[in-house]
Amino acid sequence: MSQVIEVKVPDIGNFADVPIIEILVKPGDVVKAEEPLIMLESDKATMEVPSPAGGTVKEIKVKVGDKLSEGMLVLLLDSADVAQTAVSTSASAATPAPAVPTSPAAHVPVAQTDEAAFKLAYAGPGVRKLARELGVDLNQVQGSGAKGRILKEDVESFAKGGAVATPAPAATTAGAGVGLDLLAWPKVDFSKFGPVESKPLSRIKKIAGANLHRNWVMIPHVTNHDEADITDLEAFRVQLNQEIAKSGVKVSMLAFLIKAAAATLRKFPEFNASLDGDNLILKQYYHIGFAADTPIGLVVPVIRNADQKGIVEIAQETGEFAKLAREGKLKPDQMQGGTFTISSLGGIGGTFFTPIINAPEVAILGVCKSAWKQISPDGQHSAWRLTLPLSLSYDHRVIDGASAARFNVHFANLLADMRRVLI
Ligand code: CAO
Repeated sequence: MSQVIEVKVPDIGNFADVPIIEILVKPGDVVKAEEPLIMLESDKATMEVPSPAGGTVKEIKVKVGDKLSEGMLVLLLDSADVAQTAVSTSASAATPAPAVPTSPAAHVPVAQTDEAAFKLAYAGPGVRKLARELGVDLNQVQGSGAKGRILKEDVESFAKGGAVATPAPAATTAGAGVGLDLLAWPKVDFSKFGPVESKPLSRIKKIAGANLHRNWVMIPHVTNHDEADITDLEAFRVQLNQEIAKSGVKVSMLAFLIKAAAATLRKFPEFNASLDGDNLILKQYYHIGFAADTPIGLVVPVIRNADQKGIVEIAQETGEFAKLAREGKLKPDQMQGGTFTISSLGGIGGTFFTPIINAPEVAILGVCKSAWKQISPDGQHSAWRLTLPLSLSYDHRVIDGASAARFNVHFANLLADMRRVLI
């Protein structure tokens, strides 16, 4: 007796939303069990979805270009040989087999399959199914196909006691951020709850986003918060701007921050460094990047040799770079070679935040809006002081918490009395 089976996308490893590049069958076609029905292609692999049973294709539920994930309906199959296959006749015909191998054919030590790694193995659905049936741990199988893809023959040979794969190098696993067996990203039809608009991310946002994501995941961040007394510095800034009013240059707090950062980095060389394997590359130049908010996203122009420049020169350069950034006209070399970054939100607001390190740098200073606060140095007398919130994020692999606290204290002391930059 024939029965209609819903053929769904089986276990395709750690892939989701994989586009269909080819549909290999049409309604009325007679297929055998394991015959490929559709081809999926991600940026990393091409995969076939095999038929779970023999039968006649009744109705195809997908089209080329559709993006599929595990469990999604592909087609309806009128199957006569349901009984002869291991396939369930329920809607979950193609759901993955249980994680624990059950097949008596297994004579390789596979009782403990690493499920996360199994999902990441470079193998198509048919091979995965076979591996589960034979109780083969795909992590242990060396793929003989293109780019190391695991083929059915590899699984069969392994099940008969064949080759054991060399484990992937740890660096690759860590580098790619794989091994995290996370839930799939939630898919919500937001339009069910109200009107929505879909807007593609800008090119800069996409590039910056990928960098921020890598940095956030790969660098153990810690952020040290402090406050600087900038009462005198602000008075000096206002006075300086009056003095140079005719020059057309406006000195904002950012120029002082860049100057003070270069001086602080000179005293704390490990903050002006990059990790290279087990080595720390200590740079003997002080190129300070500053985050600039532009209509198309965040960019980081770099002020070179900030230690050798005066405040007005730095202010002039930051002004020019900020303008170029907003116009989208910064050249690549104006954004390269930075050794430390300052992210100033002072013109906008906020108290503290946790900036993400701009790899391969090892620290970044976030600055928020200054505020008047009543400060008492001795618990008896108090005064109103203009204070600037500082948030220093650092790579804890390179920098200890005590060093970060010292860096912030020193930096705050320089802002409290900029004459100390000369020392
Ligand atoms: N506290 C109080 N006021 C501040 C301040 C601070 N810390 N820093 C700047 N201001 C004031 C300025 O004095 C200026 O005031 P006036 O208009 O009265 O003169 C006003 O805020 C605007 O300053 P600005 O932001 O235009 O100038 P800037 O030199 O301070 O900053 C730039 C330039 C390019 C850094 C800034 O425009 C910018 O893009 N900031 C956003 C950076 C960002 O997005 N960071 C987040 C990245 S994620 O880590």
